[in-house]
Amino acid sequence: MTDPRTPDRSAAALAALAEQTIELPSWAFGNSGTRFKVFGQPGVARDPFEKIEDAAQVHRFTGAAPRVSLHVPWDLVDDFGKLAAHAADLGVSIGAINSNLFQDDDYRLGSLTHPDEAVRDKAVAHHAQCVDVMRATGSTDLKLWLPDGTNYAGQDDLRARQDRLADSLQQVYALLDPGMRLLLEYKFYEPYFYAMDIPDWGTSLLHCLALGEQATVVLDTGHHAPGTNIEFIVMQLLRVGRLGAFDFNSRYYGDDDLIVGSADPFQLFRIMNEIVAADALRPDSGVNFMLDQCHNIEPKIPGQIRSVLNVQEATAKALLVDRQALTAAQQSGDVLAAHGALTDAFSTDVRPLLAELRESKGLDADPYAAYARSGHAERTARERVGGTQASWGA
Ligand code: RM4
Ligand code: MN
Repeated sequence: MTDPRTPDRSAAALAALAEQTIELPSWAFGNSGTRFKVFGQPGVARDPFEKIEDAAQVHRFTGAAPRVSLHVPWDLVDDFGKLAAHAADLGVSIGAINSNLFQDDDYRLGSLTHPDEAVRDKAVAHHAQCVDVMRATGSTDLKLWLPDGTNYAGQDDLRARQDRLADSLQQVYALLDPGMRLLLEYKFYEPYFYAMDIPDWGTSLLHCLALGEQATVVLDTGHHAPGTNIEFIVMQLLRVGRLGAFDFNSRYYGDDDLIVGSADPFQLFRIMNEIVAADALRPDSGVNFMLDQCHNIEPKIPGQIRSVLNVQEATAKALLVDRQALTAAQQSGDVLAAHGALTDAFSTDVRPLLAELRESKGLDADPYAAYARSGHAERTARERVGGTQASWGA
Protein backbone atom coordinates (compact mmCIF):
# COMPACT_ATOMS: atom_id res chain seq x y z
CA MET A 1 0.00 0.00 0.00
CA THR A 2 1.35 3.42 -0.94
CA ASP A 3 0.19 6.94 -0.16
CA PRO A 4 -0.46 8.60 -3.52
CA ARG A 5 -0.30 12.11 -1.99
CA THR A 6 3.18 13.17 -3.11
CA PRO A 7 3.75 16.96 -3.01
CA ASP A 8 3.84 17.14 -6.82
CA ARG A 9 0.72 15.11 -7.34
CA SER A 10 -1.16 17.03 -4.63
CA ALA A 11 -0.16 20.36 -6.20
CA ALA A 12 -1.25 19.21 -9.66
CA ALA A 13 -4.52 17.92 -8.21
CA LEU A 14 -5.17 21.26 -6.51
CA ALA A 15 -4.56 23.14 -9.74
CA ALA A 16 -6.95 20.89 -11.69
CA LEU A 17 -9.60 21.00 -8.96
CA ALA A 18 -9.46 24.79 -8.89
CA GLU A 19 -10.63 24.80 -12.52
CA GLN A 20 -13.35 22.17 -12.23
CA THR A 21 -16.96 23.32 -12.56
CA ILE A 22 -20.21 21.46 -12.01
CA GLU A 23 -23.54 22.58 -13.49
CA LEU A 24 -26.68 22.52 -11.33
CA PRO A 25 -30.22 21.65 -12.51
CA SER A 26 -32.89 24.28 -11.78
CA TRP A 27 -35.39 21.49 -11.05
CA ALA A 28 -33.36 20.33 -8.05
CA PHE A 29 -34.51 23.51 -6.29
CA GLY A 30 -38.23 22.94 -6.82
CA ASN A 31 -40.36 20.38 -5.04
CA SER A 32 -40.19 16.86 -6.42
CA GLY A 33 -41.37 13.41 -5.49
CA THR A 34 -42.41 10.08 -6.80
CA ARG A 35 -45.64 9.10 -8.50
CA PHE A 36 -46.89 8.47 -4.97
CA LYS A 37 -46.24 11.80 -3.29
CA VAL A 38 -44.54 15.16 -3.64
CA PHE A 39 -43.45 16.54 -0.27
CA GLY A 40 -43.33 20.32 -0.03
CA GLN A 41 -40.56 22.00 1.96
CA PRO A 42 -40.55 25.43 3.59
CA GLY A 43 -38.76 28.15 1.64
CA VAL A 44 -38.72 26.33 -1.68
CA ALA A 45 -38.28 28.58 -4.73
CA ARG A 46 -41.47 29.75 -6.40
CA ASP A 47 -40.12 30.79 -9.77
CA PRO A 48 -36.99 30.57 -11.94
CA PHE A 49 -35.56 33.72 -10.35
CA GLU A 50 -35.70 32.14 -6.91
CA LYS A 51 -34.33 28.84 -8.23
CA ILE A 52 -31.32 30.73 -9.55
CA GLU A 53 -30.92 32.49 -6.19
CA ASP A 54 -30.76 29.06 -4.56
CA ALA A 55 -28.34 27.68 -7.11
CA ALA A 56 -26.14 30.73 -6.51
CA GLN A 57 -25.98 29.74 -2.82
CA VAL A 58 -24.45 26.42 -3.84
CA HIS A 59 -21.84 28.28 -5.87
CA ARG A 60 -21.24 30.82 -3.12
CA PHE A 61 -20.24 28.11 -0.64
CA THR A 62 -18.56 25.59 -2.95
CA GLY A 63 -17.01 27.95 -5.52
CA ALA A 64 -17.46 25.15 -8.05
CA ALA A 65 -20.99 25.46 -9.41
CA PRO A 66 -21.19 28.58 -11.59
CA ARG A 67 -23.90 27.44 -14.06
CA VAL A 68 -27.57 26.47 -13.84
CA SER A 69 -29.39 24.34 -16.43
CA LEU A 70 -32.96 25.34 -17.22
CA HIS A 71 -35.90 23.20 -18.31
CA VAL A 72 -38.40 24.54 -20.82
CA PRO A 73 -41.30 25.11 -20.26
CA TRP A 74 -40.81 24.71 -16.48
CA ASP A 75 -38.50 27.73 -16.39
CA LEU A 76 -40.26 29.94 -18.91
CA VAL A 77 -40.19 33.63 -18.02
CA ASP A 78 -41.32 36.71 -19.94
CA ASP A 79 -37.87 38.19 -20.17
CA PHE A 80 -34.93 35.79 -20.43
CA GLY A 81 -32.49 38.67 -20.71
CA LYS A 82 -33.61 39.72 -17.25
CA LEU A 83 -33.19 36.16 -15.93
CA ALA A 84 -29.66 35.95 -17.35
CA ALA A 85 -28.83 39.36 -15.83
CA HIS A 86 -30.23 38.20 -12.49
CA ALA A 87 -27.98 35.13 -12.69
CA ALA A 88 -24.95 37.28 -13.55
CA ASP A 89 -25.68 39.60 -10.58
CA LEU A 90 -25.55 36.52 -8.36
CA GLY A 91 -22.29 35.28 -9.89
CA VAL A 92 -23.69 32.42 -11.98
CA SER A 93 -24.73 31.91 -15.59
CA ILE A 94 -27.28 29.91 -17.55
CA GLY A 95 -26.07 26.49 -18.68
CA ALA A 96 -27.82 23.89 -20.80
CA ILE A 97 -31.39 24.40 -21.93
CA ASN A 98 -33.41 21.18 -21.58
CA SER A 99 -36.35 20.60 -23.88
CA ASN A 100 -39.43 18.79 -22.62
CA LEU A 101 -41.13 16.16 -24.77
CA PHE A 102 -42.81 14.24 -21.98
CA GLN A 103 -45.69 16.31 -20.67
CA ASP A 104 -48.00 16.96 -23.59
CA ASP A 105 -51.04 14.85 -24.46
CA ASP A 106 -50.03 14.91 -28.12
CA TYR A 107 -46.92 12.89 -27.26
CA ARG A 108 -48.70 9.76 -25.99
CA LEU A 109 -47.34 7.73 -28.91
CA GLY A 110 -44.12 9.69 -29.31
CA SER A 111 -42.81 13.14 -30.15
CA LEU A 112 -39.88 13.28 -32.58
CA THR A 113 -40.74 9.68 -33.59
CA HIS A 114 -44.53 10.05 -33.71
CA PRO A 115 -46.22 8.42 -36.73
CA ASP A 116 -48.09 11.68 -37.42
CA GLU A 117 -45.92 14.31 -39.07
CA ALA A 118 -47.89 17.15 -37.45
CA VAL A 119 -46.90 15.93 -33.99
CA ARG A 120 -43.28 15.58 -35.05
CA ASP A 121 -43.36 19.15 -36.40
CA LYS A 122 -44.70 20.37 -33.08
CA ALA A 123 -41.89 18.62 -31.21
CA VAL A 124 -39.29 20.13 -33.56
CA ALA A 125 -40.85 23.59 -33.15
CA HIS A 126 -40.49 23.28 -29.38
CA HIS A 127 -36.74 23.15 -29.93
CA ALA A 128 -36.89 26.40 -31.91
CA GLN A 129 -38.36 27.93 -28.76
CA CYS A 130 -35.50 26.42 -26.72
CA VAL A 131 -32.91 27.83 -29.13
CA ASP A 132 -34.49 31.27 -28.71
CA VAL A 133 -34.05 30.88 -24.96
CA MET A 134 -30.41 29.93 -25.58
CA ARG A 135 -29.84 33.08 -27.64
CA ALA A 136 -31.44 35.24 -24.95
CA THR A 137 -29.47 33.70 -22.10
CA GLY A 138 -26.12 33.02 -23.75
CA SER A 139 -26.53 29.26 -23.33
CA THR A 140 -24.61 27.07 -25.78
CA ASP A 141 -26.00 23.60 -24.97
CA LEU A 142 -29.39 22.33 -26.12
CA LYS A 143 -30.09 19.15 -24.18
CA LEU A 144 -32.58 16.68 -25.53
CA TRP A 145 -33.78 13.68 -23.62
CA LEU A 146 -36.17 11.70 -25.83
CA PRO A 147 -38.89 10.02 -23.75
CA ASP A 148 -40.30 8.26 -26.83
CA GLY A 149 -40.79 4.53 -26.97
CA THR A 150 -43.34 1.73 -27.16
CA ASN A 151 -44.92 -0.53 -24.58
CA TYR A 152 -45.83 -3.57 -26.67
CA ALA A 153 -44.12 -5.57 -29.38
CA GLY A 154 -45.72 -4.67 -32.67
CA GLN A 155 -47.14 -1.39 -31.33
CA ASP A 156 -45.15 0.51 -33.96
CA ASP A 157 -42.43 -0.22 -36.50
CA LEU A 158 -39.12 0.04 -34.62
CA ARG A 159 -37.13 0.87 -37.73
CA ALA A 160 -39.59 3.46 -39.03
CA ARG A 161 -39.37 5.20 -35.65
CA GLN A 162 -35.58 5.44 -36.01
CA ASP A 163 -35.97 6.89 -39.51
CA ARG A 164 -38.47 9.48 -38.30
CA LEU A 165 -36.19 10.28 -35.38
CA ALA A 166 -33.19 10.82 -37.67
CA ASP A 167 -35.25 13.18 -39.81
CA SER A 168 -36.63 15.14 -36.81
CA LEU A 169 -33.20 15.40 -35.21
CA GLN A 170 -31.80 16.82 -38.43
CA GLN A 171 -34.41 19.55 -38.30
CA VAL A 172 -33.55 20.31 -34.66
CA TYR A 173 -29.83 20.32 -35.47
CA ALA A 174 -30.42 22.78 -38.30
CA LEU A 175 -31.80 25.26 -35.77
CA LEU A 176 -28.46 25.58 -33.98
CA ASP A 177 -26.21 28.60 -34.37
CA PRO A 178 -22.48 27.99 -34.84
CA GLY A 179 -20.97 27.41 -31.40
CA MET A 180 -24.14 25.77 -30.10
CA ARG A 181 -24.22 22.06 -29.35
CA LEU A 182 -26.94 19.42 -29.31
CA LEU A 183 -26.58 17.11 -26.30
CA LEU A 184 -28.45 13.87 -26.92
CA GLU A 185 -29.35 11.78 -23.86
CA TYR A 186 -30.25 8.09 -23.73
CA LYS A 187 -32.21 6.01 -21.24
CA PHE A 188 -32.87 2.29 -21.31
CA TYR A 189 -36.44 2.25 -20.00
CA GLU A 190 -39.18 4.55 -18.74
CA PRO A 191 -41.58 6.11 -19.50
CA TYR A 192 -42.00 3.23 -21.97
CA PHE A 193 -41.08 -0.32 -21.17
CA TYR A 194 -40.83 -2.42 -24.33
CA ALA A 195 -38.49 -0.31 -26.46
CA MET A 196 -37.20 3.19 -25.90
CA ASP A 197 -36.22 4.96 -29.12
CA ILE A 198 -32.85 6.11 -27.72
CA PRO A 199 -32.20 3.37 -25.17
CA ASP A 200 -28.42 3.34 -25.17
CA TRP A 201 -25.20 5.21 -25.91
CA GLY A 202 -24.76 3.41 -29.21
CA THR A 203 -28.07 4.67 -30.57
CA SER A 204 -27.37 8.17 -29.32
CA LEU A 205 -23.90 8.12 -30.82
CA LEU A 206 -25.14 6.86 -34.21
CA HIS A 207 -27.58 9.75 -34.42
CA CYS A 208 -24.91 12.23 -33.29
CA LEU A 209 -22.45 10.96 -35.91
CA ALA A 210 -25.10 11.32 -38.61
CA LEU A 211 -25.92 14.87 -37.47
CA GLY A 212 -22.42 16.34 -37.33
CA GLU A 213 -19.72 17.76 -35.09
CA GLN A 214 -22.07 19.84 -32.95
CA ALA A 215 -23.94 16.76 -31.69
CA THR A 216 -22.65 14.89 -28.65
CA VAL A 217 -23.91 12.27 -26.22
CA VAL A 218 -25.17 12.93 -22.67
CA LEU A 219 -24.46 10.17 -20.21
CA ASP A 220 -26.94 10.17 -17.32
CA THR A 221 -25.44 7.82 -14.73
CA GLY A 222 -28.93 6.64 -13.70
CA HIS A 223 -29.97 5.52 -17.18
CA HIS A 224 -28.37 2.09 -17.43
CA ALA A 225 -29.29 -1.45 -16.52
CA PRO A 226 -27.90 -2.61 -13.16
CA GLY A 227 -24.33 -3.83 -13.47
CA THR A 228 -23.52 -1.80 -16.59
CA ASN A 229 -19.87 -0.78 -16.74
CA ILE A 230 -20.43 2.96 -17.10
CA GLU A 231 -16.76 3.94 -17.13
CA PHE A 232 -16.31 1.79 -20.24
CA ILE A 233 -18.94 3.91 -21.99
CA VAL A 234 -17.22 7.07 -20.75
CA MET A 235 -13.91 5.87 -22.17
CA GLN A 236 -15.45 4.90 -25.51
CA LEU A 237 -17.28 8.20 -25.99
CA LEU A 238 -14.14 10.13 -25.06
CA ARG A 239 -12.15 8.12 -27.63
CA VAL A 240 -14.40 9.37 -30.41
CA GLY A 241 -14.73 12.88 -28.99
CA ARG A 242 -18.48 12.62 -28.45
CA LEU A 243 -18.97 12.77 -24.70
CA GLY A 244 -20.74 16.11 -24.40
CA ALA A 245 -21.99 15.97 -20.85
CA PHE A 246 -22.84 13.99 -17.78
CA ASP A 247 -26.09 14.02 -15.90
CA PHE A 248 -24.74 12.89 -12.54
CA ASN A 249 -26.90 11.12 -9.96
CA SER A 250 -27.02 7.80 -8.09
CA ARG A 251 -29.28 4.83 -8.52
CA TYR A 252 -30.08 1.67 -6.61
CA TYR A 253 -32.94 0.36 -8.75
CA GLY A 254 -34.21 2.58 -11.54
CA ASP A 255 -33.70 6.20 -12.50
CA ASP A 256 -33.55 7.10 -8.83
CA ASP A 257 -31.97 10.58 -9.22
CA LEU A 258 -30.34 10.35 -5.79
CA ILE A 259 -27.31 12.35 -4.70
CA VAL A 260 -24.34 11.53 -6.93
CA GLY A 261 -21.76 9.35 -5.20
CA SER A 262 -24.19 8.29 -2.47
CA ALA A 263 -24.96 4.80 -3.77
CA ASP A 264 -21.61 3.79 -5.24
CA PRO A 265 -18.70 6.17 -4.63
CA PHE A 266 -16.27 3.68 -6.18
CA GLN A 267 -18.20 3.81 -9.46
CA LEU A 268 -18.06 7.61 -9.46
CA PHE A 269 -14.32 7.39 -8.83
CA ARG A 270 -13.89 4.94 -11.72
CA ILE A 271 -15.79 7.31 -14.00
CA MET A 272 -13.66 10.28 -12.96
CA ASN A 273 -10.58 8.13 -13.38
CA GLU A 274 -11.40 7.67 -17.08
CA ILE A 275 -12.00 11.40 -17.37
CA VAL A 276 -8.64 12.25 -15.82
CA ALA A 277 -6.84 9.54 -17.82
CA ALA A 278 -8.18 11.05 -21.05
CA ASP A 279 -7.31 14.60 -19.90
CA ALA A 280 -10.99 15.48 -20.19
CA LEU A 281 -11.22 17.40 -16.94
CA ARG A 282 -9.84 20.53 -18.60
CA PRO A 283 -12.53 23.21 -18.84
CA ASP A 284 -12.08 23.29 -22.64
CA SER A 285 -12.44 19.49 -23.03
CA GLY A 286 -16.06 19.85 -24.13
CA VAL A 287 -17.42 17.69 -21.31
CA ASN A 288 -20.07 19.49 -19.27
CA PHE A 289 -20.30 17.98 -15.77
CA MET A 290 -23.94 18.45 -14.85
CA LEU A 291 -26.10 17.16 -12.04
CA ASP A 292 -29.57 15.76 -12.77
CA GLN A 293 -31.06 15.03 -9.39
CA CYS A 294 -34.18 15.49 -7.32
CA HIS A 295 -34.13 15.98 -3.57
CA ASN A 296 -37.48 14.48 -2.61
CA ILE A 297 -36.98 14.21 1.15
CA GLU A 298 -33.74 16.04 1.96
CA PRO A 299 -33.32 19.84 1.88
CA LYS A 300 -32.44 20.99 -1.60
CA ILE A 301 -29.57 23.45 -1.28
CA PRO A 302 -27.62 21.28 1.17
CA GLY A 303 -28.42 18.29 -1.09
CA GLN A 304 -26.84 20.09 -4.02
CA ILE A 305 -23.85 21.16 -1.93
CA ARG A 306 -23.32 17.55 -0.85
CA SER A 307 -23.48 16.48 -4.51
CA VAL A 308 -20.85 19.02 -5.59
CA LEU A 309 -18.58 17.89 -2.75
CA ASN A 310 -19.02 14.26 -3.77
CA VAL A 311 -18.00 14.99 -7.37
CA GLN A 312 -15.02 16.98 -6.13
CA GLU A 313 -13.94 14.15 -3.83
CA ALA A 314 -14.14 11.53 -6.58
CA THR A 315 -12.24 13.85 -8.90
CA ALA A 316 -9.53 14.54 -6.32
CA LYS A 317 -9.03 10.81 -5.82
CA ALA A 318 -8.81 10.25 -9.57
CA LEU A 319 -6.23 13.02 -9.82
CA LEU A 320 -4.13 11.32 -7.15
CA VAL A 321 -3.79 8.03 -9.04
CA ASP A 322 -0.10 7.25 -9.54
CA ARG A 323 -0.32 6.97 -13.33
CA GLN A 324 3.31 5.97 -13.77
CA ALA A 325 2.99 3.11 -11.33
CA LEU A 326 -0.33 2.17 -12.93
CA THR A 327 1.12 2.03 -16.45
CA ALA A 328 4.22 0.15 -15.28
CA ALA A 329 2.06 -2.43 -13.51
CA GLN A 330 -0.24 -2.77 -16.52
CA GLN A 331 2.68 -3.29 -18.87
CA SER A 332 4.39 -5.84 -16.69
CA GLY A 333 1.15 -7.71 -16.20
CA ASP A 334 1.08 -7.11 -12.45
CA VAL A 335 -2.66 -7.34 -12.01
CA LEU A 336 -2.77 -6.62 -8.28
CA ALA A 337 -0.34 -3.70 -8.41
CA ALA A 338 -2.35 -2.12 -11.23
CA HIS A 339 -5.60 -2.54 -9.34
CA GLY A 340 -3.84 -1.32 -6.20
CA ALA A 341 -2.81 1.93 -7.91
CA LEU A 342 -6.50 2.69 -8.25
CA THR A 343 -7.63 1.46 -4.84
CA ASP A 344 -4.83 3.33 -3.06
CA ALA A 345 -6.08 6.55 -4.60
CA PHE A 346 -9.70 5.68 -3.89
CA SER A 347 -8.91 4.94 -0.23
CA THR A 348 -7.17 8.29 0.30
CA ASP A 349 -8.93 10.83 2.49
CA VAL A 350 -9.01 13.86 0.16
CA ARG A 351 -11.06 16.07 2.46
CA PRO A 352 -7.98 17.91 3.80
CA LEU A 353 -6.85 18.60 0.22
CA LEU A 354 -10.26 19.98 -0.67
CA ALA A 355 -10.32 22.07 2.50
CA GLU A 356 -6.99 23.54 1.35
CA LEU A 357 -8.46 24.23 -2.09
CA ARG A 358 -11.42 26.10 -0.60
CA GLU A 359 -9.31 28.13 1.78
CA SER A 360 -7.05 29.15 -1.09
CA LYS A 361 -10.19 30.50 -2.81
CA GLY A 362 -11.27 32.37 0.33
CA LEU A 363 -14.09 29.91 0.99
CA ASP A 364 -15.02 28.13 4.19
CA ALA A 365 -13.33 24.72 4.36
CA ASP A 366 -16.73 23.14 5.06
CA PRO A 367 -19.33 24.51 2.59
CA TYR A 368 -22.09 22.38 4.07
CA ALA A 369 -21.64 23.80 7.59
CA ALA A 370 -21.06 27.33 6.28
CA TYR A 371 -24.37 27.25 4.41
CA ALA A 372 -26.17 25.96 7.52
CA ARG A 373 -24.73 28.88 9.52
CA SER A 374 -25.59 31.46 6.86
CA GLY A 375 -29.27 31.68 7.84
CA HIS A 376 -30.38 31.43 4.19
CA ALA A 377 -32.68 28.48 4.86
CA GLU A 378 -34.42 30.26 7.74
CA ARG A 379 -34.68 33.53 5.79
CA THR A 380 -36.26 31.93 2.72
CA ALA A 381 -38.66 29.91 4.90
CA ARG A 382 -39.72 33.20 6.50
CA GLU A 383 -39.86 35.31 3.36
CA ARG A 384 -41.11 32.97 0.65
CA VAL A 385 -44.73 32.88 1.65
CA GLY A 386 -47.64 33.00 -0.77
CA GLY A 387 -47.44 32.01 -4.38
CA THR A 388 -46.91 28.46 -5.57
CA GLN A 389 -43.74 26.56 -4.93
CA ALA A 390 -41.95 25.37 -8.04
CA SER A 391 -42.43 21.72 -8.69
CA TRP A 392 -41.11 19.06 -11.05
CA GLY A 393 -43.61 19.25 -13.83
CA ALA A 394 -44.93 22.72 -12.97
C1 RM4 B 1 -35.21 12.52 -17.50
C2 RM4 B 1 -33.83 12.86 -18.02
C3 RM4 B 1 -33.61 14.31 -18.27
C4 RM4 B 1 -34.21 15.18 -17.22
C5 RM4 B 1 -35.62 14.77 -16.87
C6 RM4 B 1 -36.16 15.60 -15.72
O1 RM4 B 1 -35.24 11.25 -16.96
O2 RM4 B 1 -32.85 12.37 -17.12
O3 RM4 B 1 -32.23 14.60 -18.34
O4 RM4 B 1 -34.28 16.47 -17.77
O5 RM4 B 1 -35.63 13.41 -16.51
MN1 MN C 1 -30.88 13.20 -17.23
